[in-house]
Parts: sequence; C-alpha cells; structure tokens
Amino acid sequence: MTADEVLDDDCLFCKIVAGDIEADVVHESTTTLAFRDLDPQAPTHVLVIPRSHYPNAAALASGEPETAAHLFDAAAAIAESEGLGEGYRLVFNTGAQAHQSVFHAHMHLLGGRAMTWPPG
Ligand code: DGP
Repeated sequence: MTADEVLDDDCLFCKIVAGDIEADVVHESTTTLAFRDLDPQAPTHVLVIPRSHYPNAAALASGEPETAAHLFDAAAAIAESEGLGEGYRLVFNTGAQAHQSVFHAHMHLLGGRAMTWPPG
C-alpha cells in the first residue's frame, strides 16, 4: 500500500489492494495493481485497477489522470509478458447496463483468442 491511496472499506477491489482478499497478481506499480479475473472470458483475462478507489473510469481520469495513463502502461507490459503479440482488447464496463458489477474502476485486458466484433 502507498501512503496516499484512498480505499473504501465496502469495496471488493479495495480489499484486494489492501491484501485482505487474495488475488493472482500479475503486475503492480505504485499506482496500479493487476490480477487475473475470477471468471475469465478469454485465455488471458486480467483486471488492471488503480490502487485508489474511484467508482469508474471517468472518475479516475478526472481525479487521477496520471494513474489512468498508468493503467494503459501496465496493460502493455502485461500483454507483452502474456505473449499477446497477435492482439488484445481493453474494456471499461461503465454502469449497470454495460455490466459493470464492481464499482471500483477497472480495465479488462482480454487476449489469447480471436475476438468478435461488435461486442455484445
Ligand atoms: P465488471 O463486470 O466489468 O464490473 O467486472 C468485474 C469483474 O471482476 C468480473 O469479470 C469478475 C471479477 N471479479 C469479481 N469478484 C472477483 C474477485 O473476488 N477476484 C477476482 N480476481 N475477480 C473478481
């Protein structure tokens, strides 16, 4: 944990950041944490999150724009370490209608199989 991160006691991903819930961590930095999704939708399915609590990507971009950029840096590093040179997809579900179920900003990194377009 870094000194300036802001956590929400009721948030699942904040509990992962705090180490209170285990996760299969694949990458970390002072501002970000990345771990494998519990319900993977592709051979590689990693969630890249800010350590601090923001309810969605827009709130993160507004509150901590440098950390928002760090999520993309982390995704690029993970894509390389996971061997996703053929391509990968980055997704931010935002809001219930878009199937956001955890209201701590997170980027899905999906790869390792051919993707369909348009997404459902
Ligand atoms: P979203 O639906 O976009 O809010 O994505 C939330 C993702 O979080 C979903 O794909 C499943 C994953 N998830 C939920 N609970 C846990 C957990 O406790 N650990 C891990 N690693 N992933 C989780």
